[in-house]
Amino acid sequence: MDIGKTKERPLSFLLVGPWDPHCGEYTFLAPPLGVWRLAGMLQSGGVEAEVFDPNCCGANVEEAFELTLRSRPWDVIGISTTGMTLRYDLALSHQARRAVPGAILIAGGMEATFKPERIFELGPPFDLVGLGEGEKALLEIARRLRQGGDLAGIPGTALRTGTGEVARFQQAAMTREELSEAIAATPYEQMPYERYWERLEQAYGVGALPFKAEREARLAEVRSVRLITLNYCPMGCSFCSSTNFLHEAQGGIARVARLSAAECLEMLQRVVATHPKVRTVFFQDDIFVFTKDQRLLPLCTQIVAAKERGELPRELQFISTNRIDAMNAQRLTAMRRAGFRVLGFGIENFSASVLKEFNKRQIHRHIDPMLSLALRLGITPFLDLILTSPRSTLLDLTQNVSQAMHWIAAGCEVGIYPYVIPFSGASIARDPELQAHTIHETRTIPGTALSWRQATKILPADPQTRDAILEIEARFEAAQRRVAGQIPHIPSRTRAILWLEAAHEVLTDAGETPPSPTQLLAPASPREATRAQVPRHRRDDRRDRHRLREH
Ligand code: B12
Ligand code: SF4
Repeated sequence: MDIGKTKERPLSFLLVGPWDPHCGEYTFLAPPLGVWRLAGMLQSGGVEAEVFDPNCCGANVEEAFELTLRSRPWDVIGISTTGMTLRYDLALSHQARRAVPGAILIAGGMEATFKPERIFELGPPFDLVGLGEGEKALLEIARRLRQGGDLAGIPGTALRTGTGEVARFQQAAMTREELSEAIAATPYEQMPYERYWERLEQAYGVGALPFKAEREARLAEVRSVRLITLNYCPMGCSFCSSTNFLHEAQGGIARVARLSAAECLEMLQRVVATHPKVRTVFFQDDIFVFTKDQRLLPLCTQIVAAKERGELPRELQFISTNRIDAMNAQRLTAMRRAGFRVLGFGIENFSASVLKEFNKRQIHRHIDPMLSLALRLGITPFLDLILTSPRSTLLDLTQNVSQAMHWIAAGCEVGIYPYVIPFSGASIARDPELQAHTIHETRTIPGTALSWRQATKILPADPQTRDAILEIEARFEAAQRRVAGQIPHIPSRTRAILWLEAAHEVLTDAGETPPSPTQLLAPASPREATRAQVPRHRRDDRRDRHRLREH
C-alpha cells in the first residue's frame, strides 16, 4: 500500500463515533470519548483532526455525514465500532467510501479489534483495521503519509493480504506515561457537552419540573462529563469484553495503567474550566477502585481540599463504576465526603454459583454489608444485574428477583438484563459448551444487501429456566410498550419494576414464591402519587440506558 507523495497541506483526519439510530438521546448521552481522544492526540501531532458524532448531528445523519465528507479533502477517515452498533458503523463506512473514494479508510474500536475478519468481509474495501488503542497507530499512519511511505505493517493495525487473509500487526498497550499523555490531549474544550445537555434537558422536561429541588437534582444528572483514567480492567469476568481488549491487540497480557491522584485532579480542574456548568463528573473507568487501591484516599482528600480552596466547585459531584469487593467503610466515607453520590456496582447476580460462573465469586460476601453501608452513608448504589446465566436454575432466578426487590425497596437503583449477551472478546462467548444455548440473529447493513449471523444471547441450559426468562422478557417488553404510550420517558426504577413484575408473574405460575413487587409501586402519599407521574432524580436515572458497567 504505497501512498506515493508527501502532502503539501496539513493532513486531515475525520474520525466517526459509533452510531445507533434507535437509541436516540436516551443511550448516547455524551460525546464519544474514544474518537475525541484520538482527535486530540492527532491534533497535538500536527494533524487536522475532526470528529463526526452521528448521535448528535441532527435528525438526518446520512445527510449530515455527507456534508462533512464533502466539506474538505480528507486523507484518512476512521470509523469507530462496537458490537451493538456494527451494522450502522459499517453503513457509514460504505457511505464514506462512496463519497471519498481516495481517502484511507480505517475501522477501529472494540468490535474491529476482536473481529477484523468480519470488518474486512462486510465493510467497503477498508485499507486497514485498527487493533486496540488507536493513538500510536494513527500517529504512525500520519508520519508515513507525510513521508510518502507504505502503510503495511504498522503495529496496532491489520490488513487484508493479496491472498485475502488478514494479517495482524500487534502492538503493546500504551504505557502509563503514554496513557497519561493521551488523556491529557483529550480536547475537552472542543467536545460539545453543552449540546448533549440541552437535548437531555429538553427530553426530560427539566424546566417543567414543579420543584426546584427536583430541577436541581435532574440538572446534576444531566450536566455530567465523562472522564476515563484507566486503560482496562484485569479482573477477567467471563461475560466481559473490555477486560480482553488490550490483550487481544497486544497478543499477550497487557499492563494496567492509570492516572495518578494528582493527574486526576488536574483533569477535573480542566473539565470544570472548559465546561463550567458541569455538575457531575462520571469516572467511567472499567473499575475505579482496586482492592489494593493506593489512589482513592489521596484523591478524595485532594478533591475535598481543592473544593475548600475554591479550585473545584463545592457542589461538584461524582459517579464512578466500581467493584463491590474493593469497598470498605473508610473508602465509602471518603468518597461520600468528596462528593460521590452514585456508585455503580456490577453485582450481576445474587447467587454464589452464578457469580462463580461469571468468575466473580469473590464479590458475593461483600454485597450485603457494602450496599447497606453505602445506603447509610447517603450514597445511591446502582446495581447492574444479569438475571440468568447459562447454568442458572429457577431457584437462582427466584433468588435474584427477591434480592433485586429487596435492594430497590432499600433505596438502590437497579439496571436489569435478562441473560448474557455474548460480546466479541468475552471468554463466555468463546465457550464451545455454550454454543448449543446461543441464539443468533441476522443483522443487515442498512443500504446494502450485506448481512451476517450475530450471536445475540446465551440462554440458560435448563429448559425451565430458559422458558421462564424468555417469557419474562416477552411480558416485560409488552408492559414497556404499554407504559411508553403513556409517558415520554420510562424512568429506570419503573423499568426495573416492570421486569420484576413480569418475573413475579412467571415465577409464581412456575410454582415459585418470589415476593410481590406491588409494594414498591405503591406511592407513599398523594403528593408522591403526583410526582410518580414525573420522572425525577433516583426514579429516573439516565444511566439506565447503559449498565453503569459490568463489574
Ligand atoms: C462509555 C460507554 C458507553 C457510553 C458511550 C458514551 C459515549 N458517547 O462515549 C454509552 C452509555 C452510550 C454506551 C452504550 C452502550 N454500551 Co458501552 N461502553 C462504554 C465504556 C464504559 C467506555 C467507552 C469509552 O469511552 N472507552 C474509552 C475510550 C478511550 O476507548 P474506546 O472508545 O474503546 O476507543 C479507543 C480504542 O477502541 C480505539 N478506537 C476507537 N475507535 C477507533 C477508530 C479508529 C479508526 C481507530 C484506529 C481506533 C479506534 O482507540 C481509542 C483510544 O485508545 C465501554 C467500556 C470500555 N472499557 O471501553 C463500554 C462498552 C463499549 N459498551 C458496551 C456495551 C455493550 C454497550 C451497550 C450495548 C450497553 C447496553 N446494553 O445498552 C450500549 C450500546 C448502545 C448501542 N445501541 O450500541 C460494551 C461493548 C461490547 C462490545 N464488544 O462491543 C463495552 C465494551 C462494555 C463491555 N465490556 O461490555 N456505552
Ligand atoms: S465486568 Fe467489570 S470488573 Fe469484570 S472484568 Fe469487566 S470491567 Fe472488570
